[in-house]
Amino acid sequence: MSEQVTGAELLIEALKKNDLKNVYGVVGIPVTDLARMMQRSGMRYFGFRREDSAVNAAAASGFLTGKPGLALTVSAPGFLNGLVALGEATKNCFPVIMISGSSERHIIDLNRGDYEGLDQYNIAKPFCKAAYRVDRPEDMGLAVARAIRSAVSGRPGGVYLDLPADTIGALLDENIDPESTLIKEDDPAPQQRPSVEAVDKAVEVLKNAKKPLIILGKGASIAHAENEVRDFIETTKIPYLPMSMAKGLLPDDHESCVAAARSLSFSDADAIMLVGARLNWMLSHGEKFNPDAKLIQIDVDANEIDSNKKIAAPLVGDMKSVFNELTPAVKKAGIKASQDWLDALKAKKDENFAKMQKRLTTPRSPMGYYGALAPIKELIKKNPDTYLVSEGANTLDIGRNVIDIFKPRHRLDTGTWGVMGVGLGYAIGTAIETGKKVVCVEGDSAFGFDGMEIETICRLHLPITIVIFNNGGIYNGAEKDPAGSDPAPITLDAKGRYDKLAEAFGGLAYNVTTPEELDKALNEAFDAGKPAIINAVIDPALGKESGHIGNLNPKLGIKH
Ligand code: ADP
Ligand code: TZD
Ligand code: MG
Repeated sequence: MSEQVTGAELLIEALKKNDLKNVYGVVGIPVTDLARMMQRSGMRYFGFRREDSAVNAAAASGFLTGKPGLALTVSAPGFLNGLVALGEATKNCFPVIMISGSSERHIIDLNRGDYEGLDQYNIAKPFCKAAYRVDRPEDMGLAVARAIRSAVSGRPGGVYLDLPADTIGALLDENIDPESTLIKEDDPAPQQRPSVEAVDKAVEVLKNAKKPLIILGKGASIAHAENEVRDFIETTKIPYLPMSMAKGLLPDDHESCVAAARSLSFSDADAIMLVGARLNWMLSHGEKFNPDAKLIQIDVDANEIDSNKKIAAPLVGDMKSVFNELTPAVKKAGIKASQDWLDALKAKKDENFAKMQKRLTTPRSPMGYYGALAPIKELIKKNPDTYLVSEGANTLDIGRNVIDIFKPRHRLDTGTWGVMGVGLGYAIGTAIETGKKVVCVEGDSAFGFDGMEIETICRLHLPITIVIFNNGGIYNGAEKDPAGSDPAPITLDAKGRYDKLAEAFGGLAYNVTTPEELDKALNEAFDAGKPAIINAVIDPALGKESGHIGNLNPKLGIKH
């Protein structure tokens, strides 16, 4: 560092000292030079078209690496665009730090009216795990240290770092050694071990269970606990159901995976162990479980216990530490799932596999969801290193059941909030962080939310193949408005050629109407490793309202 350094330089040095090198953002006043300096200092800066996508890319980075992803935005509107994704990352427990330039406090606090002026720091607070504002350059190192620790410790989440323009440009007092202001975070996510009593209680519940079941949630993925999870499951033979972003912790074709016997496992299990999965709407708040089932829950956040149902055996601690205590204890107790229970689940699984196979192979015209998903399922099976990103309603829900994932953290989707517009940001962050190929399976509506990031993908030459399931609508494209001549609320343009967007920026473009055409285009684009959009024309009349969660709509008694 030079003699007298700016806040910007201190920020960069603090990030680098903590091995945080990739930044995803959109520039403008007051952060353009900051981004330039980041690049020139050896960090990598990736420019986006909208801040939510940049924050999503950073969130994907956090999910995949366990270190906080970094995003950079301008003030007020840029900050607000990014805030949705920061809130979403926080809900998803993905560690991310969103850094935004902001107006000087003396203008904001007296409401004097500034260019893009907003009290960002206070607005951010309810949407993230922690928010910090840096008012002096000498605090930059401290702020970065606090942000890192807040993002990754305990339950990970989003952190907001507010950088007023005058702090970015301020010079550090020449009497302060810049190096002395920097902090290298040591063990920012310390172990949290469960108590012996808690482990004993959980073993007791499992000992008494005749039909135990494990629900694997994305908490186990976030914790990188795949080895511990595998050891536990292979020791006890307890069947498991993976939540969407826990798919691949063990390969989906593992003999203990009972995803294809979900209803039976919920209704019959007498002990259910939640492993980094909240009992939220995604699990119908536990309402579909056998009411007599005893629940065990592993979670790093004690607040999660008894959130919806009584938890008989809470195991509060970090995932790896919990399994490090629990697995030896179940081995000692000789806990094994009974063969009768496994046989019953296996019979149901086989029955449902046969049904699925029929759906995947029965020809239909126009192409349906299953026909279009079959080649994608095959591609991932043949190339298990490939990352899958997915969003939409029917596209997402049917795809989740059809496409098997074989490696941990290889599936990213709409997550706990069910947000549309995450796909391309996640795909970009994933391709950059892993250097691997990504396939994005997008509903036509979902793609519309962040579709302009195709320019980012092409500009960065990323190996991302986007398959758009174009049924001309949100859920369904066949509805007419009986009252007038306007398109129905759910209607989009079924004849739209989304592939042309890739062409506009030098990517590969395909328009397909049959599974065979889709298979050919997909493999060609994938092998080329170049940005590509495949516009896959799907029967507009097929999709169900809200996919698999239509029951959540208020009933207003209208026909459609
Ligand atoms: P899913 O959507 O897959 O069901 P959720 O996001 O609802 O999963 O739940 C994830 C849970 O995992 C959260 O309650 C979170 O506190 C917990 N979690 C996150 N990281 C860890 C960890 N390292 N150890 C234990 N639990 C964790
Ligand atoms: N806005 C945001 C940010 N998130 C949302 N989830 C929605 C709106 C509402 N919504 C859904 O829940 S799914 C969806 C919307 C708009 C799109 C479904 O249409 P699609 O998929 O084309 O993506 P299918 O295959 O047609 O169902
Ligand atoms: Mg659609």
